[in-house]
Amino acid sequence: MLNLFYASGTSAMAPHILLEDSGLNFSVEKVNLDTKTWQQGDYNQINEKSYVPTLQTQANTYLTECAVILAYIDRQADHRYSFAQNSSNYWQLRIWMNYIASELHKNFISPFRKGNWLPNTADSKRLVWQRVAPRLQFVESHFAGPWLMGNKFTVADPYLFVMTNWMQRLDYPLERFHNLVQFDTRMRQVPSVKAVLQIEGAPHSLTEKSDH
Ligand SMILES: N[C@@H](CCC(=O)N[C@@H](CS)C(=O)NCC(=O)O)C(=O)O
Repeated sequence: MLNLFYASGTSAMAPHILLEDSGLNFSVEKVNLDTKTWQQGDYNQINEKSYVPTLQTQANTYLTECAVILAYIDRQADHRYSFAQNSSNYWQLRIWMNYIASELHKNFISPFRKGNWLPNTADSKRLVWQRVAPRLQFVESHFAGPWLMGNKFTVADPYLFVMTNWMQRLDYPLERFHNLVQFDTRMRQVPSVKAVLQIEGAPHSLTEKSDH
């Protein structure tokens, strides 16, 4: 059975949503990112990169990197969330996944924060926004609707939702991103998203860590 290591409100929410949506059999393990522990002890023994998500696929087999975990779940779900291999949409989706991972996800992470998490001071929030806003603008202008790539709900949608959720959480100005705001609202109506938001509950705290 698949076992997802997550912390609430982090990028691990993307595979959590996809697993829930897919109907695949899975369980979850909550990780405390401040102490880097889970219910059986040291989380770094599970993922030495010391971050979430991690997907356990067999007794001693663990996948890391959000985009790869999403691709793995898609494969287990008979490619329901992607396009026929080598079609132009297939490559376009891969471009989006790489873009979300490297241009959005990592740029949301504050360089001033101990650990590897969202900005939590006025200065770091401002500097992160300087990097993130133009990249979000690119998504805004190329957003097909109703989902990122049009009528098909793909692996990119729960990943993008992590970012729109962070925009709300960090109270960034959303007015100019009409498509993204509508997308965020639409996502919150999807049963798997509702379920995951409820299961995960309050997001992992943004308070400063001292263990790094
Ligand atoms: N390259 C990784 C980045 C994962 C990542 O940054 N995870 C954050 C949460 S979104 C985390 O667990 N940070 C560890 C910490 O804050 O201590 C991926 O794509 O999965």
